[in-house]
Amino acid sequence: FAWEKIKDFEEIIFSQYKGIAKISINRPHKHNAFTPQTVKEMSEAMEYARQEPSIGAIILTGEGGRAFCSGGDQSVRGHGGYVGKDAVPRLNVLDFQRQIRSIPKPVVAMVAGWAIGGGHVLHVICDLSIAAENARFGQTGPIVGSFDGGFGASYLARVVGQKKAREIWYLCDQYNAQEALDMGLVNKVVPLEELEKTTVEWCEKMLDKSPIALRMLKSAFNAELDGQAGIQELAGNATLLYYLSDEAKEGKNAFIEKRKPDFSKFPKFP
Ligand code: 1HA
Repeated sequence: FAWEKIKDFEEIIFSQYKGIAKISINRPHKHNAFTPQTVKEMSEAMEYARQEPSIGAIILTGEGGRAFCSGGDQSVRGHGGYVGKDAVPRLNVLDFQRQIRSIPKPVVAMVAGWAIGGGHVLHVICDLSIAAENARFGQTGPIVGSFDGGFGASYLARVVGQKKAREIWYLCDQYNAQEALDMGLVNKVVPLEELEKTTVEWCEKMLDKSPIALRMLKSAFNAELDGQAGIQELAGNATLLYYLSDEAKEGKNAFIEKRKPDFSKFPKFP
């Protein structure tokens, strides 16, 4: 595919092909473990993908074919978080998780090799996951002294069920692609050589669909689980649709024209 670079970053590669943006962690020597800088760059790219009208789907992946992401870079883990050049410890991946969840466009994890620890959580939060046959999944928190009790626990349990989610976190076993498929943790398994082709095909199928229908569905799936923040997303989409209507425009126009709004011609649906 003719991916075109959108912007230069240090620790990710951010590119676009047709209506698809690809955010790829570029630290293959560390199995694409993330630092605060990696996360900051992924956040900036995700925000760009949200704002850019030509983009309708986002692929999240890692470079090299041997790892999607191995979680937080343990070599920069300090006292209270992961430490960047400014010496401040951060857990900023939590903000990025929320971005994946709230961007009103589908995000697809394209997983080759390891999806481990905080890297596993990232694929779990994506709308869809396509795995290569060499993919390996698991959590390591209780081994390395960490845990993700947010989406990493509760949303994982929604995806694979309570028993399986507890097994994944308590035992820290690793699961192959077929096992992941069997437990509903990924949508499809393909040979490594077909991973990008299949992922792009899935994105293209979604790009052919009604963007507002996909947007409403994503916020509807979220709303059930995300409490007030989820309802805010769904309700925000309802406001967007209402703003498109003549009825809402009558209210705005009347205010601008300094007259009383006339809503009499609008139907009072049963
Ligand atoms: O839990 C959280 C959070 C929770 C709440 C809020 C924020 C959070 C943020 C982050 C996290 C976490 O991600 S905690 C979990 C961190 N990740 C891990 O514990 C996984 C560590 N890696 C491994 O267990 C293994 O590398 C592996 C099972 C994925 C692969 O094993 P393999 O094939 O034997 O490769 P290995 O030789 O271990 O790794 C290749 C190179 O990559 C090694 O470097 P080298 O010795 O060649 O110099 C290895 O050290 C490095 N590497 C791999 N993963 C990481 C890493 N270096 C730093 N951090 C890593 N995560």
